[in-house]
Amino acid sequence: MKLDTKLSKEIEESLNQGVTLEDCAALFKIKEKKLKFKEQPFNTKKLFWLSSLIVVLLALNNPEVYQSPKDFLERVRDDYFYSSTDKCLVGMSALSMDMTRPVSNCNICRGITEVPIVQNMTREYFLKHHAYTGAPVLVKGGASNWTALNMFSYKYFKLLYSKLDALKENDELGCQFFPYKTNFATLEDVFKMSKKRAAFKKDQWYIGWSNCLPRIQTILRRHYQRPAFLPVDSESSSLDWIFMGGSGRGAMMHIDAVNRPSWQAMIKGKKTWTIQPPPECLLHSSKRLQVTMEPGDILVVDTNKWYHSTYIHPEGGLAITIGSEYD
Ligand SMILES: O=C(O)CCC(=O)C(=O)O
Ligand SMILES: [Fe+2]
Repeated sequence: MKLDTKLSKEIEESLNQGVTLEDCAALFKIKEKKLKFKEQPFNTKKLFWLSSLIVVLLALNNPEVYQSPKDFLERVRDDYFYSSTDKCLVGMSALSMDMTRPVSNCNICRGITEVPIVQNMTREYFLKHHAYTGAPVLVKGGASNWTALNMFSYKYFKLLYSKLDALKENDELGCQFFPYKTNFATLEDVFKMSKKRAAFKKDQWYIGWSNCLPRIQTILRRHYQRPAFLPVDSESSSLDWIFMGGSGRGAMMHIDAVNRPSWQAMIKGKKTWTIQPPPECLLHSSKRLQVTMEPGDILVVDTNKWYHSTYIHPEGGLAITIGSEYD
């Protein structure tokens, strides 16, 4: 006998509110096995074909698949398995954001064959050519007078967060943390790692976090400024981002959905960015561009328009960058 729609709805609501299958069966005087359909909305065959189709669509739309198919498949595995708890075939993840992003306006990459390197960037030049055009630029030495270049290190951040008793709060407040391919779950884990691991004698690690605690921001910002070439009337984000790690892969190929362009300054170490237009712009410009940053350099790139990945060089040791968005 089929359950009538009204009853099905009531049962579904109860299950969603956390009532167990057993209690639900007793409550509605129905055999438990009749309720099992809740756990299997798809049959396995359908699920397989639907998942395969999604993977193919994703692959077509994501340059990461050409650069590192293994990483791409790992992300698919992590993000795309149907879970009966959230009842979603497609998880809410960076990968699904990539897949559902709006089609790009390819004008941003038309005619761009390299990332220009400019020594003395003026506000006027930046506004005309780079601020909102989507054209990336490396401002050589744009941050070379910041005291951050001497002050910031793994040890400095560790001391600062511990002395200000900020680690727990940082995690509780949900300040964003990107572990990339590490087993760190929080910033606290990063500053609790062994000396050996911090010195890269065990494995390579790379992480990113936002300094969302005001008392941490106040102190860090004493050591860097908003780049002088940003337009006067543009507002900066209240958050800054720090990326830190050792030689090897940094961020995997991805595109952001923050809607604002950003700058990033190299504080320590040496990092190469690979940027490339989204696949729908391949007819206008298929070129993959690379640009290398050294301490004191500032890179401006609209990470919402360009796919990007990073690599940390061995020379220069631990890489530290600090960056922010502007509008
Ligand atoms: O610095 C990195 O390694 C990646 C940064 C990034 O993905 C970004 O700023 O959007
Ligand atoms: Fe990014």
